[in-house]
Amino acid sequence: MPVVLTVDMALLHDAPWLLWRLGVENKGPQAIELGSFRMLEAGRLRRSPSFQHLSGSSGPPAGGLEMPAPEEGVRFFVNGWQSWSFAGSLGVGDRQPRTRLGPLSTPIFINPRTGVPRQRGRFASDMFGIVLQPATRAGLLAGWISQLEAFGSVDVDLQNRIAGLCIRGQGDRAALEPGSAFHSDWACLGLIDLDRPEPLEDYLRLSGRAAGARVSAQAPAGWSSWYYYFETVNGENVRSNLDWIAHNRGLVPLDVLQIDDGFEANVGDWLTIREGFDGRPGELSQAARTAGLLPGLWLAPYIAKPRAEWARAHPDWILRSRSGRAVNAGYNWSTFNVGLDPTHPGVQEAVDRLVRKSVEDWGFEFLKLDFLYAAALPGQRFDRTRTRAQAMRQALHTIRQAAGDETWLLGCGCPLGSGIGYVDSMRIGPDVAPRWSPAYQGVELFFRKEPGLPSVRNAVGGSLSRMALNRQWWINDPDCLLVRARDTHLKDQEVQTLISVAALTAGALFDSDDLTSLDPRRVDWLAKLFPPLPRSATVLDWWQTHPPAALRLDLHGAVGSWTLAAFVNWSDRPSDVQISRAALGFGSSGALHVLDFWRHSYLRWEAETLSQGIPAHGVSVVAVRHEEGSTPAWLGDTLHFSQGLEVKAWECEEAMARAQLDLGHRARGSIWLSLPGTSIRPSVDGAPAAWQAIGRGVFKIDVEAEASSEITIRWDGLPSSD
Ligand code: 9PG
Repeated sequence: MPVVLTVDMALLHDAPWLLWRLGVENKGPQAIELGSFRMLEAGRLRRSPSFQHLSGSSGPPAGGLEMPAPEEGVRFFVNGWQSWSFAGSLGVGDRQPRTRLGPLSTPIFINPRTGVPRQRGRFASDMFGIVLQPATRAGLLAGWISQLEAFGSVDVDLQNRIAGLCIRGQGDRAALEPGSAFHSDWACLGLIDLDRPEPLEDYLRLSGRAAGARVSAQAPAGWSSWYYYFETVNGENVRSNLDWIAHNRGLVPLDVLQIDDGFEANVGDWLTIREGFDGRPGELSQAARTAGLLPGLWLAPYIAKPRAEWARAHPDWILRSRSGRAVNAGYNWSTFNVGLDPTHPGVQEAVDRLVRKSVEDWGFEFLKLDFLYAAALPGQRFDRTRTRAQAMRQALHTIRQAAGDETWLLGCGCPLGSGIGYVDSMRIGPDVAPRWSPAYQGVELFFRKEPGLPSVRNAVGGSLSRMALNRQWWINDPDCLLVRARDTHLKDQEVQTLISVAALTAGALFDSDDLTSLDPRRVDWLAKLFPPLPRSATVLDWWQTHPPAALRLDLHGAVGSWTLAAFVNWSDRPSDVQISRAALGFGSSGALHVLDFWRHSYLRWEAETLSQGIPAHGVSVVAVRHEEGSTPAWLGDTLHFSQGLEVKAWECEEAMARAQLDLGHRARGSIWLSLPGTSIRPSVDGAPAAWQAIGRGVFKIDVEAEASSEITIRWDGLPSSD
């Protein structure tokens, strides 16, 4: 066949990476179809401590490359298809988590051309995957730098000590017309050093750059209607929450008011407002703007209920198989849904109009674009030359062009690689829900183990597994906080886990409660997250276990340098975690001060490991600092989640210390200080404050701080001698 194939290869000068891509040119008289293409096929054993020496010398049967034998404890990091799909590292004995709900959910969570293998030790990952060797602390990242031209996947077989690896591109039977050419995205192979704080940094920077990642300096904080009101959202409850936000910005500074699913008559009947919504989108958006907030709206423009106007009136917009049957987009809203073809001019025009209506007429400046995967379902497209990846980019391009450069776009249910360069923030895990494990209409049976269904367990697992994407590809959206004490099945410690992981993500920070009915203690939990942390924590164990449980963030401020660490207890029982000094970057000598944020307790850490009892599904968040002899020192606090960044100035004189706090909102809590005295006289903005001696020169002081406050502490007596 008159087809010219080319392979371009590239080496990076500053990182151990090999890149290559495929070109296909049709020189013949007829159109040809692009199938699936293999960029690398490596198989068979080879004993070597790492994967550094790929070679084809001894000729494996399939004609591919040799692979070294997997080492003891080898794992594979799987990156799931879209926002809600499973991501995490799995061991040789594990089966890749997948939905058991068949046609109800498979089209939602799984890229059909990538699939999910069922055998233990066999895995398939979208865009990139990483073979992890915890013993040698080395990893091999294989996959694609971008998903602009074709979706791609990585398959591995680590079973029975047979290492096989394959990098595939998905041509989706797109037509290559005579005289035209297709160039694949760059495939890549790179070595990863798991001892680096961010082992994926090179890959994420490269892939972010390849698709023009949009990374705004400031992450959004806001409120969403979904996880309290669900489809019963109405004008009145949007307004009451808006009022609450406007009156409480001095405490909880939220800046986005986002109306979620429920304002529209039907998904696919966008311009008809649901009877009972009792409000006009344009007026609500105006009210938000008047209050100084960014108005936000939820849209799912590429999925439709089969009975909705968009689907009924335009059968040609619907993605169909070659036999003409509508492709199943998954079950939701009590029906099987359909996907719309983003290459169809009618769909393009309709989406353009919907987005312009939302932005220009109604005045929304923040759009949450949901169920985006529906544009990438397999099927016959109007433009047969487009791969699914190209169609998905077209879908996002149509939205971005209509929304303009200034509108904040949040991607959701979106094939991850496709979103880079179009979205400002991206949901990187499953939905939260007011419960720990998934259930359907209150029933956990059959649903409990589902990896992608709404639940705090799944959402937190996703946030931890994809933490490193934050600020490389976009701003991560770990989904909403649900902090309410009523109308929820969540226990206090589960709420604390959700809050802590979201805070340590340092991405989008949204709450989804009826704010007007929150009790003050829960409002306080929210307030302590502001201002947000300056950057994401490092997830320490994503390559060793799933779900990951340990996070670390090194901080520096006016009160010196310290480490914030968090440990999640995934077990259904209370358990003790052993925390090693080394994991947190501390040497084995000298005492450490440990301040437990949620338990409001201080302890001195002298041994090699620290044992922390954590309730089931709970979290321990501690600030750890070196003991600095008799110098006055800030040891931690419960005023702000960072335990010290809110202190803008810290001065010590003879028998006196002064801290200037700049929280930007009122806060109530305690601070712990180490002082060279026996008795202290603390005051906050001139008023005396209650205090307590903890021993060994450590004092706890109760503080009620304003947006900015000054704490002064005077002391008498000799430094304690013990
Ligand atoms: C509105 C919601 C919210 C939410 C979105 C999305 O079937 N499913 O697997 C499934 C997953 C997520 C989901 C709905 C269904 O929720 O993530 O924040 O906007 O839509 O309908």
